[in-house]
Amino acid sequence: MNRKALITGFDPFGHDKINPSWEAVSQLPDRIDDLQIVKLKLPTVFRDSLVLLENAIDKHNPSIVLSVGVAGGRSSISLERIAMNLDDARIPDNSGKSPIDEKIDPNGPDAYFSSLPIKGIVFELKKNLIPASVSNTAGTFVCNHVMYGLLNTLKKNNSSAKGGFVHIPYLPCQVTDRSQLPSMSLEIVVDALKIIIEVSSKLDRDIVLSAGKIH
Ligand code: PCA
Repeated sequence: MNRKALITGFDPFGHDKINPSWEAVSQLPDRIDDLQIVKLKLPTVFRDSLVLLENAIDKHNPSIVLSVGVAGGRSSISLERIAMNLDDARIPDNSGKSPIDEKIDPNGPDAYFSSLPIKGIVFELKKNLIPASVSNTAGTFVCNHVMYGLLNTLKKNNSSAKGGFVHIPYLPCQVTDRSQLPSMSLEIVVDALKIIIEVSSKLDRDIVLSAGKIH
């Protein structure tokens, strides 16, 4: 059987001219191990992003769905643990929408946990000398919206696919004049995404590893 992994990145938003998530996703190979890699660019737009994602899930029936977004200011590859049923925009999305305290799905649960083996992924990334961590919030903008929507869709489809979200840092070229901000090279981010896909494919049960935070 042809197993597929659907990997998404976003278009640029706010003041940024590029979005490293799509830069990295578009550089992935077309196959990793026995998986066919399907790459999809999502608009940084509430709702529209989810319509595209849902259509791609219907079309490809992937066994892994991984969405990738940039989190400017973060210093490591961060594996999101949880998505909440809430939109609260600090800036307008790329269509000008700024929902405030709106539910993503009025009938959906308050939150979903990632079904990717996030601890196993963090372990493997660090083993490969790539800074990585578990994050307990994907924010309340379009990335959280997409993570919630993707897990909600898999649940509604009764799908056994694993799904989740990863935030990546800025690229070095985005912080040349803001050098107090952390960044990570495109090469390392692409390597990290390959490792995330490999571990997600191989590991059916997550490992036990302390990755919590007090604050
Ligand atoms: N990051 C934004 C949306 C698109 C992206 O790459 C976020 O963290 O919500």
